[in-house]
Parts: sequence; C-alpha cells; structure tokens
Amino acid sequence: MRIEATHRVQLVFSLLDADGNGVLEARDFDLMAGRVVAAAPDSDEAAHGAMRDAFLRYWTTLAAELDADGDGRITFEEYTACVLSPERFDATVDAFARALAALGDPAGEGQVSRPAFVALMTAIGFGRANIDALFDAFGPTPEDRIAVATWVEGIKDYYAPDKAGIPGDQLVDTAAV
Ligand SMILES: [Ca+2]
Ligand SMILES: [Ca+2]
Repeated sequence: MRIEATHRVQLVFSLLDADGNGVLEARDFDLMAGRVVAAAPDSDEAAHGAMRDAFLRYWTTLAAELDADGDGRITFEEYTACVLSPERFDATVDAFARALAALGDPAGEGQVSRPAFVALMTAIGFGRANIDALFDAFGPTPEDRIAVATWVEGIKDYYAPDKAGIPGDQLVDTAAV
C-alpha cells in the first residue's frame, strides 16, 4: 500500500471513531450520521434518509468484512485489513460518496458551494485548512463551486489503497501522523 494511503486509512479510522473510544461500533456511525445531516439543513428528508442509510450500510459492511473476532467492535488493527480487498467496499463507498455529495447540493444543480462543502466536511471532523486545501485541489469554478461528480470521484479515490498525489491527500496533515 502507498504510504499516502496508509495515512488516509489512519485518518479515516480516527474520524469514524466518532465517540473517540478507540474502536468502531454502530454507535459511532449513528453519531456521525446525526452530525452530518444536521450540517445540511437545506436538504430534504429523502436526502437526509439516504445519508443515514449510507452510514448504516457503511457500518454493517465494515462489521461483516472486518470484525475478525466477532465482538461487534472494530479495532484499528482489524480496520487496516480493509486495504487488502478494497473491491469489497466499492459499492458501499460509492453509495456513501453519492449521499454525502448530494447533501452538498440541496437544489440539485450538480454543484457544491464552498460553504456547503465546509459544513459537511467539518461535521465529519476534518480540519478547516485541510478542507479548504481539498476544495481548491478540486479546481472550483469562478463562483467557488465544484461539481458533485468531482467530489464523488474524490471520495472514492480517497479510499483507494494504490492512489497517491490525489486531491484527498490534502486532508492528511502528514506532520501529525
Ligand atoms: Ca468508537
Ligand atoms: Ca472486533
């Protein structure tokens, strides 16, 4: 695995552990879903429901694939196995990416504004400087918007173990890992 991907995996685990107790459990995904939905007040109930469903699916997929000792919790050690067979998570990550990006585009215009992007990424737990750097790396329009599809692809790349030099690396503060 590329070192950049290792850093991304460490960061994702720390963010997914929403209650900060060191392991991933169903509760973490409930907490995160609540935060993210609250950060998209202009989106409708269907979009909120899709996001909650995507977080639930994220958890059930991780639990089915990675909870090696079957205790209902995923340790960091168990989590790192996700990079060994990333194709098993493709559909889950795709659904998650689409639900998240859709929340950034409540009017269905195919574009996400910087404020909407910042609100959602802050709810997930990323730092403001990293969020702005990522948005800039996506090449915003003069109106400071990015395409929904660009973000969806960016999220999927972020989880790919063999990618390096991608916009998502802007989220990783390499000095801190
Ligand atoms: Ca936790
Ligand atoms: Ca376990």
